[in-house]
Amino acid sequence: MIKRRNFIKKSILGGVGASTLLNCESPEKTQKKIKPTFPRIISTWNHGLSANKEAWKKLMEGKSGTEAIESGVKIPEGDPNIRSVGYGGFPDREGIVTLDACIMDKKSNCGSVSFLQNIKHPISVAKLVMEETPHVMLSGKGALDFAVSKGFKEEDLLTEKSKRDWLEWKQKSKYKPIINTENHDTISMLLIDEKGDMCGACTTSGAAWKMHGRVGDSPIIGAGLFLDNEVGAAAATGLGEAVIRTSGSAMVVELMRQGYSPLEACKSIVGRISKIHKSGPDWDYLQVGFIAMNKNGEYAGYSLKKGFNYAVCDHKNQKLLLDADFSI
Ligand code: SD4
Repeated sequence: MIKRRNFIKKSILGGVGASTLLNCESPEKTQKKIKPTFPRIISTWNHGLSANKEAWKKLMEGKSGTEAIESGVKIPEGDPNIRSVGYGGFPDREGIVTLDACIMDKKSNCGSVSFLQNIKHPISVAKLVMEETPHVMLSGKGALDFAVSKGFKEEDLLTEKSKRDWLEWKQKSKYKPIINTENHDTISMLLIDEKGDMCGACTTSGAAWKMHGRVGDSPIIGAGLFLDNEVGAAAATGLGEAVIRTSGSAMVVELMRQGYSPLEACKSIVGRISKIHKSGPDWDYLQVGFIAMNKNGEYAGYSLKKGFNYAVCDHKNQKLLLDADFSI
């Protein structure tokens, strides 16, 4: 008979389905050697499915990891029905759509744009910041000027639907920026290629009805996304302020470096966030989730509260996984 502890360890190594069990367990380091499984792609939320599919296609065509993730996350960026990323994203409280995105590769090169307006694909601008400038991050007008200089077309990103929702929000709101458990669906994607090299991306329109000028975690390397090719990668979704306060994604990677499984690492940082925010004013509407993948291709997702899911794609699967409920 499998002993409970071994069963739990096996479940962790399986990468999924262990979350519920582990809610009752303290994190423990998982040191066991396993056979690496890649290539593999994981992404946040339902829209991760179509994004993964596109990234996978590119990877199979022989494109690089960063080309594949760029193509993948461009799918939700360009879809006006996805209201939390790119074109059609919810605007800030002034009715202006502002976008944040970043990308990081196996050599720890990274590029990022924040508070970018009128450009449909911020991830592509972030990739060019990484590849063609000596900087990591461009913001606001500077990011826009850079994009235009590279041939990007300026366009209005506020769709009729998002405008209607914003006008309605204005009627009933107290002009209060808020992220609840429904309105924050950043796409974060982590990829490990057939050689075991990793890269990641994160792109969002950020918190709906945020203050003008507000930047979340998504374009911040270490907060919304982090990877170390020798260890693993992690990315976040949810209330950016809470993720920034804990350097969330960097911390998940550092725990994996210490031998924690992806699930244990995500769980530990979610627990830290919970501790900081539990008695705070934002607790009722606070949601944060992480996805993580280590150098063996093991992966996990974990969130503070119910409702988080993430998509996995590899040679065997194209599926959506529910995270555990971590309500306290
Ligand atoms: C932010 N993390 O701007 C983003 C929000 C989001 O899924 O959409 N997360 O805080």
